[in-house]
Amino acid sequence: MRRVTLTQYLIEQQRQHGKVSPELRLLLEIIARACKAISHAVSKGPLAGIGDAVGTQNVQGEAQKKLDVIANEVLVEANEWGGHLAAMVSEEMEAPYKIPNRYPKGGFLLTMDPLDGSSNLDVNISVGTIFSVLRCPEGMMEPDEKAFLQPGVNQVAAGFAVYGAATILVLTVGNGVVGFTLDRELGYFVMTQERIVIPEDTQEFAINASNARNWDLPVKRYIDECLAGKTGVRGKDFNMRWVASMVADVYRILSRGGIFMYPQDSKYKEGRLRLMYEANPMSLIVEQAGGAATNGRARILDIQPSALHQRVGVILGSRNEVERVTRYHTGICRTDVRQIPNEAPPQTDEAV
Ligand code: AFP
Repeated sequence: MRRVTLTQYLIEQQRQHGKVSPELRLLLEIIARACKAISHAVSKGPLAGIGDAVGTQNVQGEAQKKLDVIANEVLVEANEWGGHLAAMVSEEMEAPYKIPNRYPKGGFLLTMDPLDGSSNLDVNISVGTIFSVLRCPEGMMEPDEKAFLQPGVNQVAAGFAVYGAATILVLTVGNGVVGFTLDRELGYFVMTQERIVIPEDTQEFAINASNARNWDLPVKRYIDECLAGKTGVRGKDFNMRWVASMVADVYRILSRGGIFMYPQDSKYKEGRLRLMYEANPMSLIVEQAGGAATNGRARILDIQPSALHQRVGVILGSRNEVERVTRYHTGICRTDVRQIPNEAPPQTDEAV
């Protein structure tokens, strides 16, 4: 069987579809190489103290782990010299990282979450790297925060690596979604999923149920209906999964369908996840795989960002389920349903 490597895939995308310029290919190959190095570091586990806290906090106020810092350094060092980037933004850095003057600058902007799910490191659960590629606005030599504040529809590529039992790289360059598995002996990524498609329907949902008391009514209604199973309005039983590593939860949804929700609620009023380097890349991937992604009211990819580290509510996955939850929000048609706590949510599809 012919083994298609990441490099071959990218070259073929350029030849057949004009999708991947040499500059973008260099960028994506460098990210993949950095992911290999991070995967190697993750696999050392407690031997290298990767889950140890380093005593600092990132811009979100979250405790940084040793590997958060290492993964960020690996990605910055790998990407700063190649001449393909104009600047980078990372969950671990407050301001955009400018390419040092000793290196040439390129036409792309990179946003990344170097190590998503890192609070899972000390319990040996999958973590990952998420990234998104934007074009630098024309003529901008020293890109600042504003250069990055583009809606997710502008992304030219997005992907994530999940460091699990196998290291898997999921990628879209706007022509469907492909999955590659790291062949550790040979040292390169080999295509193992040629065209990932998310089933439109699902019987599996993912949400952190410990936040239930904070949920808005449409979310509560949707989950209650799932929990009611066969005897409720949905007429079928649902299963629940929550890894608390978005990379692992989204990879599962890409593999067998499902809906992932980290919605806005009375505690996380803006949402919990980050728009620029978590929600946007994952939304592009999910849409390219035939799924949908909203914040409950609007398509995530259409949101105009106002800050680099902005948070957003996220509901993504199997199209029919995401549309249902979004309909529950927009059908109620209030901007803040928490102000109407005594109003029972509609009970049937017909009511919305
Ligand atoms: P960390 O990177 O701080 O571990 O956060 C992971 C994450 O951003 C995302 O990957 C998970 O889906 C979500 O947070 C889990 O949040 P809860 O711990 O609130 O369930």
